Amino acid sequence: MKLTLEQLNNASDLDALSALKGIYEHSDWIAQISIKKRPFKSLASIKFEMMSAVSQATKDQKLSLLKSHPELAGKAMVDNTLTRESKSEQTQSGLTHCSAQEFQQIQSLNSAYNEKFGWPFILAVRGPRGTGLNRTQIIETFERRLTNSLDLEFEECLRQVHRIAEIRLNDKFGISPTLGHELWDWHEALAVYSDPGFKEHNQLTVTYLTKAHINCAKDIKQLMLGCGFDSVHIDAVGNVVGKYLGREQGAQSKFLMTGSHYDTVRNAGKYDGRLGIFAPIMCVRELSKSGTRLKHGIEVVAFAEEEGQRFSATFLGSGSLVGTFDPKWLSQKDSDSISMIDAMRSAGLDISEISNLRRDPSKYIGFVEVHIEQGPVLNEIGLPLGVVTSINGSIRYLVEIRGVSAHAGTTPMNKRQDALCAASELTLYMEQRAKEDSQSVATVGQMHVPNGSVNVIPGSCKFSMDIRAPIDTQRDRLAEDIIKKLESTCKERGLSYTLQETLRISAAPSAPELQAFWEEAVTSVGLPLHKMPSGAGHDAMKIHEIMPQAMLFVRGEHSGISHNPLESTTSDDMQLCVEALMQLLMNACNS
Ligand code: HGY
Ligand code: MN
Ligand code: MN
Repeated sequence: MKLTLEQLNNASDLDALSALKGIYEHSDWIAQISIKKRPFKSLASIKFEMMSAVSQATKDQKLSLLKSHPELAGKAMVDNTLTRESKSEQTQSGLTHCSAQEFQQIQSLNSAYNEKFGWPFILAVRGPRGTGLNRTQIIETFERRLTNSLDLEFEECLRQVHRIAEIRLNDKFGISPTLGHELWDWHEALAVYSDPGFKEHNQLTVTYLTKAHINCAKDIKQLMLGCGFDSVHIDAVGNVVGKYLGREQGAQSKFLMTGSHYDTVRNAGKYDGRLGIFAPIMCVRELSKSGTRLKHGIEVVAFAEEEGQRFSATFLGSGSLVGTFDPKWLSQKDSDSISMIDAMRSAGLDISEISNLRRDPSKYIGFVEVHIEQGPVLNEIGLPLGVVTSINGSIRYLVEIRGVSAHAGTTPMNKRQDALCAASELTLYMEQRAKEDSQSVATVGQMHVPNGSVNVIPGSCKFSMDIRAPIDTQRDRLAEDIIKKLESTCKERGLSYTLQETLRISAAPSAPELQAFWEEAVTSVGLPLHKMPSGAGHDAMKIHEIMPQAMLFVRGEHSGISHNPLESTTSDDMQLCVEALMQLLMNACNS
């Protein structure tokens, strides 16, 4: 018999305790603390209260919680003394059917892990989608996490314990995050497209107007058409635009725009950008299936280019909608010397239409964007959703330092004009200078010596600089100091440099009225509010230039890592973001 919220809220303490037995392995103290927080508003709030009971516990209590877990394919499994829940989890993930080699591998991993950490390796083997990791994935995760620091692994194990509890609670309540599962599958389906040189290595890279990129646009368009949008088209820069009309037509009718980007960085994760496309498509499908029309319409835009990987044209997709498409971008060439204009033509885009893409802000309520956090905050505080207060402003540069290539063996150290040493000195200065401000960041993400040789002193060094801060004046001061250091370093070393600014975008505070809709939406799914700035840039900051915007962050797994194949979220968290977005749409589009 499945448990209901009402039963749990109305039960005696004793009955409530027994209802929550086994959620946390051999640790009923957690339920004891949590039931005092009744009545619970939702399943999400039960999960949060139980997680909070652990986070407020002592280190020793947390350690004993970890130690109460069985090893994977360990002694308890062999002796058949696992708890009912653990037995089902380890069976479902195939750990009871290891080959002799796998079994041996796991035993040695278990002993190495225990040796290093002093508690058993803990992994929610049902995985982020809840349908179970396979033995290969389990062993890969085990090997990867064995290299973690003690502190990081302690926190990761606690996160895994909460994930195990989350899935057990879902089972107890007979609730499955079905929309979240479907969203998970949509991401998997789109991730089959990847650029040459990456696809073969099972890496995800989708850069502007490659074949993979064009296939993504086609699939997103098909998905929108199948989800009840009234019109869908691919615009002149490759944005996929779907409209779901409101009840109000004609001059009075407005739209709420929402969306994110479908291009990726190199060797990317599957959720950066795409979650912000699929979540609103899912909401429109649910509205369409129920025949619901809101007062205002919904315009979902899958932006074609945000990352600026193939060409230095960051935010090209969203920029085109605010009228900042720079025609100079068209002559830019990629690393295969293909110009953007040629790439657009081969993709069948009508360049003459680009100038007509600018949106009239008076026709919009504003713009909202769902995005994975791409950072550790929500993962650390154990919250699935966060409301964004502002997006940090950034400046990007491409730099070339020029020295003199010379013989590495015969040129004395005091007679060199080494471009790479100068770039390295500047890079370390950037790191130290950014640390002096709160929340400033400065990164050299790309650096190379053109035509370098092992035995030649680098006569040229090309590199990128990415400089960000929560407010523009702080960002600008940091950039000025870095450029001053570039100048002085080159002067001292007898070098020259060129500096090309490739992006300058202002910090974008959230529009209070839209942020309030997000806060209401997060509260409506039974979660406490957490408001936070965004260190990452997003299309919302571009759209911010012509209309109000606000964002919702979704927790990332693995300490929120992003721009990395480990980027991940869970079906449960995606379910919650769809529910929150639906709530926002119902409120904002009916206001
Ligand atoms: O770089 C960024 O912040 C974003 O992922 N484009
Ligand atoms: Mn990104
Ligand atoms: Mn992004």
